[in-house]
Amino acid sequence: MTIEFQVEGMSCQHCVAAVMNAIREHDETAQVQVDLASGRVAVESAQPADALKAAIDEAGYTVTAVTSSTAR
Ligand SMILES: [Cu+2]
Repeated sequence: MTIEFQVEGMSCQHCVAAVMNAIREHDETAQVQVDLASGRVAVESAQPADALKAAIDEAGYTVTAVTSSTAR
C-alpha cells in the first residue's frame, strides 16, 4: 500500500532524514520518498497509516493530511 503524508515542519535534509528514520524504525522494509519542497512523504508499506503517522508525529513533525491507496 502506498500512503502519502503531508508533513509540516521539515526545513532541511536533516529533517528529511529524521522523518525517514522514524518511518524505517517502525517498518524497516518501508520504501520512503520525501519531497522537501512540498512536504510530501510517500511511504510504501504494509503497516497501517495510523502507526506510520504516529511515528512521524513522535519524530516531532506535524502530519496535516494522509492519503492512502492500495497498489494497482
Ligand atoms: Cu531540518
